[in-house]
Order: sequence, then C-alpha cells, then structure tokens
Amino acid sequence: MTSPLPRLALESLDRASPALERLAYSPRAAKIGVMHFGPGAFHRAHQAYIFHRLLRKDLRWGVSGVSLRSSDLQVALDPQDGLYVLAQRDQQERFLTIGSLRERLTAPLARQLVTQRLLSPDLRLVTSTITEKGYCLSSSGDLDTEHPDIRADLANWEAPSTFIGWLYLGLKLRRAAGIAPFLTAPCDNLSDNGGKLARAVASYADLLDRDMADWLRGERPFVSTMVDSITPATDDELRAMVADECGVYDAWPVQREAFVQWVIEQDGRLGEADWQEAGVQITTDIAAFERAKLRLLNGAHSLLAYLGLGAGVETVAEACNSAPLALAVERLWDEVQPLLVPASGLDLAKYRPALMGRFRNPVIIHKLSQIAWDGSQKVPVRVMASFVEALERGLPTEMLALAIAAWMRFCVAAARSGRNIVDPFAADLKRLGQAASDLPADADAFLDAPGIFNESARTPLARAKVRDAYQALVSFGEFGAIERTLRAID
Ligand code: CS2
Repeated sequence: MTSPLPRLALESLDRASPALERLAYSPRAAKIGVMHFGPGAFHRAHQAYIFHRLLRKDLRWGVSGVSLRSSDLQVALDPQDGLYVLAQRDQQERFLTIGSLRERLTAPLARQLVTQRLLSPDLRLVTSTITEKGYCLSSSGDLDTEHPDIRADLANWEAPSTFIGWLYLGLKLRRAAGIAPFLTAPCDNLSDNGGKLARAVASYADLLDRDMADWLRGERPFVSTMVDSITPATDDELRAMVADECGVYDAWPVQREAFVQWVIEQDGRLGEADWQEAGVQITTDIAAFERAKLRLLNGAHSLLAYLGLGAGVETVAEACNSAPLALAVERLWDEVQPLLVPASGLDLAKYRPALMGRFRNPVIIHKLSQIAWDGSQKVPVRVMASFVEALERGLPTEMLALAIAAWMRFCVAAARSGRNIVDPFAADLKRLGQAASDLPADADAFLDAPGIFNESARTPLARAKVRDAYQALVSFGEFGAIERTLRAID
C-alpha cells in the first residue's frame, strides 16, 4: 500500500498531527534491558507500553523484540526506527507513539545477535507472548518431549527454534560466563505460566545436562505474571484511521481498550524500577489474579466465541448485546465465582460488571473468530479446569459444559463446511468433526482425543454432562440450548 503521507519515523515525527502523542524520552538513548519473545500486537499494545512508561524516567528498559519465525515485524518497523502508533480505543480515543521496541530480531536470521543479547549483563528481564502452544506442553502441563520442535531443539541445542530452547541456551551460556541469570516473566494466558515454564526448561535440561537442570531448579529464575488488555488484531481500517488522525503512515499500528493490567509475582530480582508508576501491580498472590482473569474473562470469551459464531454473531460486543449470550456469560460466571480465591488488590465484586462493560465497548471490534483460534489450547485451561473443579465440589456446571460442547460443535461445523481450523491439533479436530454423527458419542470422541484433555475430563460424570450439553446444541441450536440450560439451573 502506498501513501502520500510521510512514513512514521524519528525524523518525521514533528510533521505528524498534534493528535499523535509524542515521546517523552529519546529512543536512541535507551539501552536494551528486556528481551521479548513473540512481539506481536498484544505485546506491543501491552508490555511494550509499560516499558515505554518506564523509559520516561529510566533509560535501561528498552526492548529487543525477538520473533521466533516470521520477519514481518522487522519489515514493518525497521523503516520506522521501531516506532509505531498505539491507538487506545475507548470513550476517549488516544494515539500514542511508542518508542520502547528498540530492536526487532528474527531469530532464525539473527542467531548470533539473539545469543549476544541473551548474554548481555544489561539484560534484566525476558518476557514472552508466544501463546499457549509455544510452551510445548502435554495435556498434563509438563513439557512434551515428543513435540517435534522440542525434539529438533534437543538434537541441536546450540541452534534452537523454540522459546524453551532459547531460554536454556541463554541461561546456560550466562552461567558458564559467570553472569547472573536474567529473570523470565512470561505473559501468556496460562495459569502458573512462570512455574510451567520453569519446569519445562528444567525438564528440557534433564535431557541435555543434569547439572544445568539441578542449577535451574535451584535458581528458578522465573516469575508468573497475569496480563490483561483487549487487543483486536490490526486491520486496514486501523491503518487508515491512524493515517487520518495522526498524519503519518504506520505500516503496523496496534489498538487496544484503555484498560491495561499487568500483575507480576513479587520477586527481589525484578530490579528496581518504578513498576507501580508504570501501571504494574506486584503481588504475592499471583495465582488468585491469574485464576480470576483466565476463568472469568478468557472463559467467557471462549464461551462467546463458540456459542456466538454458531449463532451467526461476529464480535464480542455484538454477542454481549444479545440477551441470551449475555445471560449465558453471567451464568458461566455464577458457576466460576465459587472457585475463585480472594487476594489483596483483587476486587471480585467489581470485576464482573467491569468486565461486561469492557466486552460491550462499542469502539472495540473484537472478532469472535480471532478468539476461537487454538481451542485445543484454550478450552482446557479456561473452561475445562473450572468444569472439573466444580464437578468435584458438587457445584453447578451446566454452562461450563455447554461452553465445552460448543467448542466441539464449532469444530464439527468447520470440518463440514471445509473451513480452516486454526489450531495445533487442526488435523485431529477436522477428522473428529468429519466423523461426527450428531450423537452424544461425538462428545466422547473429542474428550478422548489424545493430547488435549487429561483424565479428569473423562470421568463418567464429566462425560455425561458434556454429552448432554452437546446433544442440546444438536437438538435445539445455540440459543435453544442456552435457554434450556438457563431453565435447568433456575
Ligand atoms: C482472548 C484474549 O483471543 C483470546 O483468546 O480471550 O486474547 C483476551 O482478549 C486477552 O487475554 C485479554 O486480556
């Protein structure tokens, strides 16, 4: 796409319109103190914004963004000196220039530089948004040592391709050089993300270097974090709006709602920084925050995606303005709420109404199809975990079961219409979808599919509940099944 406007860059910033908020620091003076793996739209709208705020007072927090595969980001942002526009879309619209992404690297093309950065004594933090599947875990939550990418990295550990492989390499080289380990703070929607990653890297080390594995278990340079901000994917409409409003052309702006939350587990190794002023909450109760966010926000998102798409609805806001879907969300939350734990700084009474307000934000066009991706990775942690726990405690589970069954029906519909399923288990899901016969046994086939759910999802009671919900969707359609579920609970 060509544009008569100047391309966003340090040199063109003063020609941008006043609507574009300028930088309060000099990006060229920033040092790289953070390496972020997976610098997609979510990172750039969220953590890079926090580092951008830290940089105003402390130039040690520049970010090196490492893409594990694609060079798209480098191609888009290198000609812009790494600058991009963050459009905050809410009651009040804001356009911010973000200058914290000081370097864009494409790992397979810049191995030496990535390794050098991992070894830098200035490196304080490694963060990630590599999505659930980037952890290469099995359904038990442990490293899947049979995962093809992990096997490839184990066979060639000095030239890794996975985040796990890069962390191992970086920590091992630092240790050998006598440099203190960096702290890793993953930002993916998984409960205990720091713990899962710590265990995964140690299990990987078990197969390469036992001494290193022991050291990793002793040092444990990992913390868990919870991230939250609704960030629809960038589209041409956003590019055009940014160009119109800001008077510069940005090849890859990002957008999000005004709400941003980053909660990090307290750890002395986080380094002195004014985290609070930058908008970060530090807590000793990270599990409570993760649980509430994953199960209320992400759980509701997945329910809306699968029930909503089945009913022909396209966006989260549209879905939440439809009474049956909004009621379904409220019921899901009723089922999840008793499973949550209180924590200081987490106001559960305000959480639900605030969330519904965020979902209804009229200027955020958050596509259900974007949320529906990677269901095999999301449904187990967002929905199935609550379902199993509620069942064990004898609590209501009908809406949770309906959300799980709706994901199954989504796969069936996609397989039948020949639509692509975006999921690491796409081939299996397609096969299951094609073999479906619209009978309750289909639900068993999904529950039994290897690698997705664990044994707790396959108890006779769990099966019966999911089968029943599945059958309701087949017999009555999405809205009919919701209505029946709401009646059953009343
Ligand atoms: C969404 C999340 O795409 C999805 O699966 O549920 O990306 C969600 O918008 C974020 O976690 C909000 O913080």
